[in-house]
Formats: sequence, C-alpha cells, structure tokens
Amino acid sequence: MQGWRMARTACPLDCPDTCSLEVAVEDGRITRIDAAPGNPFTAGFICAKVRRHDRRVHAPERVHTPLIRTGPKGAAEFRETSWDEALDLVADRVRRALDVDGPEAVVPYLYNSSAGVLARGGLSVDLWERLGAVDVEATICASTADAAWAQVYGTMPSADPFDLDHGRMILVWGANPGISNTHLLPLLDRARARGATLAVVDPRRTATVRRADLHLAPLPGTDVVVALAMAHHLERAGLLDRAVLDAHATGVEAYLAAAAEWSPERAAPVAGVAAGAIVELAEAYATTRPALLRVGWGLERNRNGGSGLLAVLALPLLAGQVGVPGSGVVASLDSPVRRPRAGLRQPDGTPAALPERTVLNMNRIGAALVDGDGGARPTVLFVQGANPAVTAPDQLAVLAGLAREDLFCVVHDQVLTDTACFADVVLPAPTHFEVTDLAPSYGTHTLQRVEPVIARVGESRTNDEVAAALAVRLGLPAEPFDPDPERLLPAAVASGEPPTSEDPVRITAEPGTRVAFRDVFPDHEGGRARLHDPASELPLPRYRPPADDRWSLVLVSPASSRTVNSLFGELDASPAVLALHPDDAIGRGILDGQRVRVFDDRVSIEVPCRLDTDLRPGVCSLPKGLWRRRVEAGLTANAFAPATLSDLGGGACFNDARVEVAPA
Ligand SMILES: Nc1nc2c(c(=O)[nH]1)N[C@H]1C(S)=C(S)[C@@H](COP(=O)(O)OP(=O)(O)OC[C@H]3O[C@@H](n4cnc5c(=O)[nH]c(N)nc54)[C@H](O)[C@@H]3O)O[C@H]1N2
Ligand SMILES: Nc1nc2c(c(=O)[nH]1)N[C@H]1C(S)=C(S)[C@@H](COP(=O)(O)OP(=O)(O)OC[C@H]3O[C@@H](n4cnc5c(=O)[nH]c(N)nc54)[C@H](O)[C@@H]3O)O[C@H]1N2
Ligand code: SF4
Ligand SMILES: [Mo]
Repeated sequence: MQGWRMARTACPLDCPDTCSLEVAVEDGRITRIDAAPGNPFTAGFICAKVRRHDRRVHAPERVHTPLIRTGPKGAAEFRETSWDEALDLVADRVRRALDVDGPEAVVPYLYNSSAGVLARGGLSVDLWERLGAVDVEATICASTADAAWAQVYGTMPSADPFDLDHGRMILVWGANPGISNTHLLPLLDRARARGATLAVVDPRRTATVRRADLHLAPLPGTDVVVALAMAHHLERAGLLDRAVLDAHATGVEAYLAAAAEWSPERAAPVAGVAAGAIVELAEAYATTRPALLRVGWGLERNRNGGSGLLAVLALPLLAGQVGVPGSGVVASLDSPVRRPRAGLRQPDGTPAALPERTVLNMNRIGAALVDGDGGARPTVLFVQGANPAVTAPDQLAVLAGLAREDLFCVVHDQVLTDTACFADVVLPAPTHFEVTDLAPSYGTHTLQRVEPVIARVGESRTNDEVAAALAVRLGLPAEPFDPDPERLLPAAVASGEPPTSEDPVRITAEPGTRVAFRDVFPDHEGGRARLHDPASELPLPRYRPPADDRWSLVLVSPASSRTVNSLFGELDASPAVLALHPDDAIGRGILDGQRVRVFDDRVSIEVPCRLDTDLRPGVCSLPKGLWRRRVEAGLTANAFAPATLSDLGGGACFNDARVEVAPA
C-alpha cells in the first residue's frame, strides 16, 4: 500500500460515542486520525486518545507473530513461532483438558468490549459453546445496570442523547461524560445555554459538575438512600404525579413503603450529604418540566448498585417526567456486550444440540483460577479481548492464578498486556483499523461499518479466524466456522441490510421518536414500569451498609481520559497518583505531592499523593485501567477491589474498595 490516501471507518472501542473516523494513510501506515462527517453525534472532534491511536497500531509493543513462553510464568520471555505450531499446541492442550479434566476445567475469558460485533459475538463464542467449556458471564461492567433496567423498564429503549435539546432540567447521575462520553458535553452546554438547569450526583466534582447548578456528592454506594429519600419527600410534599403512576407503573405502593423508611433527615448522615440538598434536588427535579435523567455506571459498581439503580430509575414516573421530548432516561442504549448474535450460530447449530455448561461469574475469575471457587480448578484459560490482570477485581488472586505452573494460558491480544506476560501462548490480534466489522453504539442510535484502512500489522488474525482454525483442529465442522466477515455481517444485523462502504453510517432511530410512555413502553404486562417486582432476587431497593468498616476511606477507580479501560495504558509510564481530599490528608499528616502508603489488611502499595478538593472527604481515587508498571508493587486499584457481587445481576463492586492511607 504505497502512497497517500484518506480512508473512512468507525471507532468500536468501549465508549458510548462510536465516532465516525477519517484516517490518513501514508505508505501503509496511519499518520492521522480525526472525526469524519456524516455522524450527527460525533462530527467535529474525536478524543485525544484515538487521535494518537497510530502510536498503538504501529507500536513496538505490538505482537507480530504467535509467541511461545520460554521463561518463568509472568517473566514475559517468549520465542516467536508459526501460527501452525501455536494453534496445534493450543488445540492439543484444549483437547487434553476436555478429555482428562472435563469441560468445566476449560475457561474461555472472552470480553472484546473494545471490538466490533464479529470480534465480540462471533465464532469465538460459538466455538467454546460447542465444546461445552465454562460459560464466563460478562458481568464485569453494566450487568447490574442492565438487570435493573430490565426489571423496571423491560426491553423499552432508552431516550436519545439529542433529547437533551428539549430538557429544561438535566439530571446526570453517576456518569462522567467529560471523560467517558465526551460528545454529550456539547449537548449539555447547549442545554445550559438555553437556560436548562443541570444537576449532578457524583462523589467527585467532575468537569460536568463544574457546569452544574446543583451537585450532590454522596458516599459511593448510598445512591439508594438518596433516591428513596427524594421519593419520600415527593410523597410528603404532594409532588407525586399520581396520574402518571396510575397509568404507567405497578408496585407503586410497595416502592413508596420502602421509601417511607428513608426521610431526607435519615438518609443524610448515611449518604454524607445535607438533608436540605436532597429536598432541593427532589423539588427541582419534580417541578422543572421536562426533566431528563442521564444515568451512568458509577452507581452500579458496589454492593447496593442494583438498589441504587432501581431507586433512581423510578424517579421519572414518580415525578411524572415521561411522555414528552426531553423527559425520561438516557441510559445505555445498547449494552456494550449484549450485541446481536442472532444468526451467527449458523448454519447447522441448533441451540438444543449444545452441551450443558458450567457458569462462572467473570468477577470471580481470581478465586476460580486459584482454587476453583467451589467448582473445578481450571487447567486451560483462554483470554481474548480482555486484560484481567489489571481489570478484574481481587488482583492478588488473579495474579496468583495466572502464575500457576499447571495452568495453560493463551492470550489473544494486540499488544503484550499485563495478562499476556503470563501466557504460555500469545496470539497476535489485529486492531480495528485492520478488519471489516460493525460498530453499534451504546450511546447514540447508530450502526456503522468498520473498514480495514491498512493491511494487517504482522501476522495478526481476527477472533473469528482464530476460532475457525481451532474449530478445525478440534474436529468441529468447517463450514459454520467460515470466518469471512461478508458472510457473517448480514447475520449479525437484526433487521435490514448492514451498512456498506458507500453508506457507512446507519441511523437506527431518529431523535424524538422514542419518547418513553408516548412512543415506547416496557414489555411488562400492561406496558407498565415495575417499581416492585416480587419475582426478582431484589424485589425492592434496599440499603446494605459496608461489609467491612475497618478502613475509613472509599477507594474509587473512575474512567480516565488517558485509557479506555486498560487499552492505551502501555503508552503512559508515569507513576500512578492517588487523589485525596485535603481534609483527609491533614489528620494523617500528608502533604501535597508526598509519597503515601495505601493499604488494607492484604495489600500495601506506595504512590505519590495529590491533594484534590474535587473529591468529597472520605473518598480517594486511583484511575481505572492502569498497567502494573505504573505502581512499584505492580498492583493497582484492582488489588483493593473485592470480588463480592452487587445485589442484582452479579455485577462487579470495584467502588466497594476500602483503604487506609498513611505517609510512606
Ligand atoms: N476515556 C474513557 N472513556 C470511557 C472509558 C474509559 O476507561 N476511558 N470506559 C468506558 C466504559 S467500559 C464504561 S463502562 C463507561 C463508564 O462511564 P461512566 O459511568 O461515566 O464512568 P465511571 O468513571 O465508571 O463513573 C462515572 C462517575 O461515577 C462516579 N461514582 C463512583 N461511585 C459512585 C456512586 O456510588 N454513586 C454515584 N452517584 N457516582 C459514583 C465517579 O466519581 C465517576 O465520576 O465509560 C466508557 N468510556
Ligand atoms: N478498578 C477498576 N477496574 C475496572 C473498572 C473500574 O471501574 N475500576 N471497570 C471495569 C469496566 S467498566 C470494564 S468494561 C472492564 C474492561 O475490562 P477488560 O475488557 O479486561 O479490559 P480492556 O482494557 O478493555 O481490555 C481489552 C483488550 O482487548 C484487546 N482487543 C481489542 N480488540 C481486540 C480484538 O478484536 N481481538 C482481540 N483478541 N483483542 C482485542 C485490547 O488490546 C485490550 O488489551 O474493566 C473493569 N475494570
Ligand atoms: S474512544 Fe470514544 S470518543 Fe474516542 S474516538 Fe472512540 S468513540 Fe470517539
Ligand atoms: Mo465498562
């Protein structure tokens, strides 16, 4: 590919925006990446990370050929090898494990949330399903929020981000669009310029909070009592919209009975906010019409995550904020990992013929690797599109598991990640600039074509190609595993034709056409929202105090502008910094810039500390997605994150980490 040209594609990274990209290619290398026109949500700009994505595509860390381990586990010593040797070895070890240890000892850890539909939900999923290997549930992100949405609203689609143009009030709850959903910011600014009120519920003063009229900074994990107290106040102040509740909700009295236990005065000390601030927010939300709620994932990542979401998602009905443009909820439009797989299990695979599989919650991967976590101890781990050494909870257990001499570990990735350092076999994967795929958006209504704008770097193979090659070696029929994307793409699109190179951006719903309880309704009985679901594991929201109160600081690990999860983490070598509120520093004798020890009873790390008034007292922060090299001990925030599960959907509890901090 000699010469200079412009090419067009889309960004399928795990980010709600799903930008349309214009890429300059010179002599086969990417030299510039910017926003492409034609996408109403993302035209104009892209994030700084992806503007420099070429540094990763053409990075020295890129894996170019399959690798086989030559040194001790974790030492990252490998020799290059051929695909045939690597695949024969992997297939042989998988076959042996299936026969000798049983399918429950073969663990495919597939996530691929930063890749297109085929890479995520394609043949790889089919392969492990057919082999009867362990079914690793993708619970590390959004599973709590998705379960809560399903409980309250069923399959009802969420509002469109462009509905912000109609809201007189925007309530952002547990989301940080300035970092993780940047194309929402211009819409928030436009709403502000029109005179709309902006309120934010977040323990930190984010860039969004700095634009806001109202800010409530509850302690992480206490959203449930804040939202129930808002509901309680609406009832006692006569601000409930009884007509809307009668028409569109069930379980109202049970919900209000749960809320009756949480007056703002009782909720205030639990959440660490003023009762008056809860009342003010409740009244503003109920009386400014229309008001639009934007919920993020910040409130799901703790023991009360399901309760928090159930309580918050009821507010639009209680306040009657439904039925007109600019009301309702902007949530995840399409969950990052639940992508259309219908049709991909073709052509001969009927679900009935599939073997029974053991289920493993992804958040328990550490315990599972170490001792089986109550089930079989894995002997084969196949990691694809994930970096659990730095993204899963209970990092000590994950690293101990990865270091097991008797675990055969395969990692399929683009670069030598912290997880790949432990692999017996590393397989090179292409970036999305090298493949054909589809990128659906979970933050706006688009479906786009992902194009190969450059040739494959090195000998990389797609997830589907690897699945196809392993399927043949493991005795499965070749035809259903044909990895040609042009064959698979139409099957991945639920309705209509997939977008084409000539027409790469498909708008899947026009703004203003999915107004809740006007155009779209829950698929529950009577088209009603369920505020109480007796059939659920969590029928009503409820508050549970922290399980462990020995350590006084909550450690949160929010998304940072430098990485998407841990992707791009290799490009930053600076030491990780702990952010701490000055009030928490003074009593501990900690000065700005000083080295501190962050510890609990199992883990101790040393990092520089930055005093930061943007945090609320009682909460400290390390970014999510750090690579191990960023901290001397090789342990990140995930070492403090418990592998406990949320109260709904088995979700991760990263923000239930509790630590103490002292001068180093
Ligand atoms: N640049 C960038 N963009 C990303 C990502 C990234 O890593 N980097 N990750 C992508 C992915 S995978 C996801 S899931 C989304 C996440 O998108 P967001 O949900 O916006 O991101 P988070 O940073 O997880 O959390 C949002 C906010 O919740 C706050 N928070 C923490 N705990 C609580 C709590 O208990 N209650 C409340 N009310 N707020 C709380 C945090 O302080 C944070 O400001 O972003 C996506 N976009
Ligand atoms: N402490 C803390 N940890 C967290 C969170 C938190 O809030 N706090 N949040 C969590 C969240 S929201 C998420 S979504 C998870 C994400 O957790 P992971 O999915 O484990 O993390 P990523 O860093 O996104 O890893 C994706 C990897 O896939 C590779 N990749 C990209 N495309 C392809 C492809 O097509 N094929 C293959 N084979 N590989 C590919 C990338 O190079 C990258 O290394 O992390 C969680 N971890
Ligand atoms: S990571 Fe998000 S903001 Fe950045 S280019 Fe991709 S879709 Fe756009
Ligand atoms: Mo996520």
